Amino acid sequence: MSSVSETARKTFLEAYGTEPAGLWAAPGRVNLIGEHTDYNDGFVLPFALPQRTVAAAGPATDGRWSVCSTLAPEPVVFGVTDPGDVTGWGAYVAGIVWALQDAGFEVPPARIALASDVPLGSGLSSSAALESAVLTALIDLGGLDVPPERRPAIAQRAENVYVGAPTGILDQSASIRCREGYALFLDCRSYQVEQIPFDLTGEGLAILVINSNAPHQHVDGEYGERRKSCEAAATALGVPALRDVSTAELPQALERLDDDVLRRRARHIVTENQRVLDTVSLLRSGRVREIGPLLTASHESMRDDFEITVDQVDVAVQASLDAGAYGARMTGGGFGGCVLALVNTDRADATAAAVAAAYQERGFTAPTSWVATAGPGAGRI
Ligand code: GAF
Repeated sequence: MSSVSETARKTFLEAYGTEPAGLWAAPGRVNLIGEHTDYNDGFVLPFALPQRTVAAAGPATDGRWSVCSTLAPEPVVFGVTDPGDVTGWGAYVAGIVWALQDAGFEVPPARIALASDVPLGSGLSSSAALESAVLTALIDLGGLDVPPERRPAIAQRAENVYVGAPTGILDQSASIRCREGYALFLDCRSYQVEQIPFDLTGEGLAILVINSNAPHQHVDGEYGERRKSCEAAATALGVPALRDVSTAELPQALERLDDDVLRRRARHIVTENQRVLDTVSLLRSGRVREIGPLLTASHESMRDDFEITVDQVDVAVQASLDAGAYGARMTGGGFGGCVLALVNTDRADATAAAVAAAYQERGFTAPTSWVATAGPGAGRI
């Protein structure tokens, strides 16, 4: 048993005085490319991290739900719930119970204990990992018939309506629908997926993840403001979503927008969708190295047009490129968080060291780097 699973089991035993009925795990994610495209009905290409959140869970006889974690050992307890009843971190769990009930399912009262090795607040989807682990546990405990393709939208609704964060469907889809050794090509309008083989070891390549350790927080005005700008641009252009503008139509569309900020936000989304499609085409034909320039172009677009990067991530991208990476970009919602760099496997350590040196020179908090492989999606352990 992995140490996270064992920790979750022990936390359950200590809190509730009995063994859990089972253990369910859901991963964090790295988004290879396709940032802020999800709530524009566009395309994303995440893969699941081996790091995951484990929910040790068992039935409760008092008709209520109790949840604790290694970070908060005193259980949060709630009964039938509506948005606003439970606040703080417990809202992510209460939100899942509420969203499942709201979708018409009879959710079994349960006791849950959580443990995780997904870095918190680093743009690697720790919230979605928590939601997805709890969702998967409750579905299994209750024997609920919720097909995998419906699950991400239920978890997203918990986050949007119960927690109050206006996020898209990328993170929950990645945590629930990714497969080991594959990246998940997701159409965020139709929810159709294609599993794209993504095992780089045979190519002598690696994805180096660099946590900038700059504070990351998107449940705030900046994320919501980007979303509103995209919706305003789509409305001004008379399309349901920016997904409906092609790169060929982009120059004309930009002329029709009279606000420079809206122009730049729209340009990021339209070009980013195309970069996802181009990346998928290259990966399908095994031309992995060639995705490098697309990754870097994605970063430049996030930095200059979408304006969601910070100095620490820009420096990590530049230092990685200077150290010979094929491409590098920030991953996740932005305003801090992590950078990924596509590197030759034997250059991973040197690249990490180059970024650390660049940080030291600027007086930034030291970064944390590791090579990420594509792990499995949510499921029972
Ligand atoms: C965050 C959100 F939760 C996702 O829905 C997505 O918009 C991402 O930022 C940016 O691509 O992780």
